[in-house]
Amino acid sequence: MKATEKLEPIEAASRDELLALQFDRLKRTLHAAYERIPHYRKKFDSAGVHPSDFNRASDIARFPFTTKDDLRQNYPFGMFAVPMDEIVRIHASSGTTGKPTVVGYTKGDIATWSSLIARSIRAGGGRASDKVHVAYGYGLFTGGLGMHYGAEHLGAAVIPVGGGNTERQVQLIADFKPDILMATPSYALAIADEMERQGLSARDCSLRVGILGAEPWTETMRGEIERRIGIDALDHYGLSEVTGPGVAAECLETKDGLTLWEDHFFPEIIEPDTGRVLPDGEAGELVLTTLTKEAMPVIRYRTRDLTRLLPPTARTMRRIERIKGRSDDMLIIRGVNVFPSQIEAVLGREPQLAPHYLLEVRRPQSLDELDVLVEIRPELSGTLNAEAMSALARKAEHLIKAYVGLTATVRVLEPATIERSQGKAKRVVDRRPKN
Ligand code: DLL
Repeated sequence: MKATEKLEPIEAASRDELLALQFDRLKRTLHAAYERIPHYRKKFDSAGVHPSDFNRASDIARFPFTTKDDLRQNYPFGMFAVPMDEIVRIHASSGTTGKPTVVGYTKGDIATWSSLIARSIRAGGGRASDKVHVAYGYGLFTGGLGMHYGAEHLGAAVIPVGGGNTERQVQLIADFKPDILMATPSYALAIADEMERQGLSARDCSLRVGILGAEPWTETMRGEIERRIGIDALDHYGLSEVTGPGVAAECLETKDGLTLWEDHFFPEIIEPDTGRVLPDGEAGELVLTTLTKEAMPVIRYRTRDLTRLLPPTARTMRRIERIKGRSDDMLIIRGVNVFPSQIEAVLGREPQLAPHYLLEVRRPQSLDELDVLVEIRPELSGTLNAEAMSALARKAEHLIKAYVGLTATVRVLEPATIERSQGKAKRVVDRRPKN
């Protein structure tokens, strides 16, 4: 069967059809938010706008943004648009500081969400006959349960392993022979490492596709995962505040960025400092408005994720470029702005290095210093002497200087020395004094 034969009609709809649908849904969402959520009524009123001012899609720019802080101020359930008897699920995103942000779902929301995940899995070449190994965490995190319901909706056989206990993950993959792996990209690599530690050939395992996301990663990392596990590694994007996973997914046939499910989410790219809406193709912060959420519609949510809107390819919906990082993850070191993903991309140019790395920022005196800890590839374990390791470090320092413009100290380590995460990888340790 050709991929297009399996598409939902809306996935192949004309731009005009899609724009008309977005307009109707935006209007309905603005009214629902204003009428049912006091926070939005107050915010719209003080900005001097009313849902009836929304007459064309570009009018959305007249409405105020929503931030994580707005959600926190209304903790836990103040952003819900429906009474609790209509809520069937609650998730929360922990965040590193302060209160978590809480999201609620109606039965209808769960059905929509599941269908979007099922659509995403189909876009990745998944089908009902597949077995899906879910290694995203279950619980309040949206990854595990979100993907689980979507894979079931597709009719696939779900193996709800959850995060952690990597030894057991490997055993289950060897025994159950799943077709699809769902995990963070860093955890997919940790699973590959463990397979090899157990003497199994990761490349020969049953897996065919990885649906990987929840953290920034690079093309180099994709190459590494594909080569080592012998799969197609596809990017998957979402965030709890607007639903969870299932916002944008990469299509197997093009692997060129993530198709954003525009029938359910309205994207804008803004200049982070001014809030000005940027034209398609320009890099900035992704802002999302939900178009079909019942329990918790979100208007112009500032994701902090940096990307660009790209024209449609595999579908008629627009794509987002691989997320470069979060504006709040940007490090400023001696005046140079740097994202962990930039360092990752540079390290990826050196074939002897593995994509397991950690950035440590210190301020021993008055100036910031960046230490980059990075492992050599597992197959080189024990083969490089101290001199070779230090030559490799100097080479990596040179690459960082050349491509990022930053003087860093690189320390090259043996495999499996940097702590592995079972979910989102921690890439930065900031040891600078807080003042
Ligand atoms: O991470 C939802 C998810 C689960 C997405 C499983 C994909 C797969 P949160 O915990 O709320 O939700 O974190 C959302 O993670 O704003 C991004 O900064 C980051 N993120 C998510 N997907 C990607 C990706 C889930 N593909 C935050 N690339 C988002 C880069 C990503 N960053």
